[in-house]
Amino acid sequence: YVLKENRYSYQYVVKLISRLKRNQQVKVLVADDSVVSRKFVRVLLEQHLFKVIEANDGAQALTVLKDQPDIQLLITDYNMPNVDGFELILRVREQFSRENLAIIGLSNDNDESLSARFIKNGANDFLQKPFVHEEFHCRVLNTLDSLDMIRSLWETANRDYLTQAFTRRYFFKKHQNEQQDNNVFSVALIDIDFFKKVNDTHGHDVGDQVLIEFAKRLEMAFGQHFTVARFGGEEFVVAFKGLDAEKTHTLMDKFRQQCANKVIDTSIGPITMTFSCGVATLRSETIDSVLHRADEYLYLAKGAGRNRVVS
Ligand code: GH3
Ligand code: MG
Ligand code: MG
Ligand code: MG
Repeated sequence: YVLKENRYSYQYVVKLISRLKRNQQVKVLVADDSVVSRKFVRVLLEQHLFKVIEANDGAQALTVLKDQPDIQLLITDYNMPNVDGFELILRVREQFSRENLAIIGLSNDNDESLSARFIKNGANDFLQKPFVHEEFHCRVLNTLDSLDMIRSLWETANRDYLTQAFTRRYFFKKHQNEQQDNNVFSVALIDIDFFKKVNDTHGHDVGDQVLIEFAKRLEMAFGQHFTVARFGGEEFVVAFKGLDAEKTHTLMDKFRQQCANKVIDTSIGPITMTFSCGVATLRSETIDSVLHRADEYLYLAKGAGRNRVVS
């Protein structure tokens, strides 16, 4: 297609080619009551290797989105029976933010205010039908590029680069408003024992491998239901929403034993590692002060000989 048209800038072609492979994983939902329109958009999208799914009105589009939440782009017509383009967007935005699902509106209606209304209602972009093929492609690619950019910014801010655990920033954003009356809420503050020794004996790189493996273990044990974050260096925190100190203590102590008994395979061979942990439950206080108390218990755990949980 690119060669046939033969009038793209070199940069655009490079960008396009680098996207094509990724596009094969990108699902695009096309909602339009006109079969001709739908097939036409499908052909354009398939030229760029997207996976295309069709819906013949807004109601069907909503069902498809519910079943396939991994759809990244919705291209929707305005005039459709049952649920029209505007209503569809409003309903979709109740569940999917602009960062998670991009929407491009289409219409052959002559109403000039349509594009602004589409965008105000939550569309990322709008195209008037009939459109030039190249403009369609450009807008689709730009929209997906912004989605990628936002995701990568989100990852940078919220995921620790070394361990892929959540960051301290994410932890506070998510839990800063926890209140005692809403829910029981406990925190476990974890600090690896004698970690400096790992670095000093085996090198920083092996230390990194231990951190990565430890974060993986935490994620495996608690990540599905609770927030696991790297708090700093070799310190981690888990937020146990819904669990009191006793239950949290029991869970953490079981995990502690498992960790202590399972060697970590590193590039210089197997290494054993233990951690100490302080557990505290939220009272009528801020998240900072419950963490402070957990830190005091952690300090006690260290003082009492390490490799233990104190609550
Ligand atoms: P303690 O049992 O008292 O906690 O002893 P410790 O040696 O673990 O205590 P300390 O907090 O003094 O040491 C933490 C070390 O973790 C110091 C620092 O060099 C190391 N560290 C912090 N971040 C990283 C990292 O990203 N990679 C590696 N390899 N080491 C790190
Ligand atoms: Mg229509
Ligand atoms: Mg430390
Ligand atoms: Mg330590």
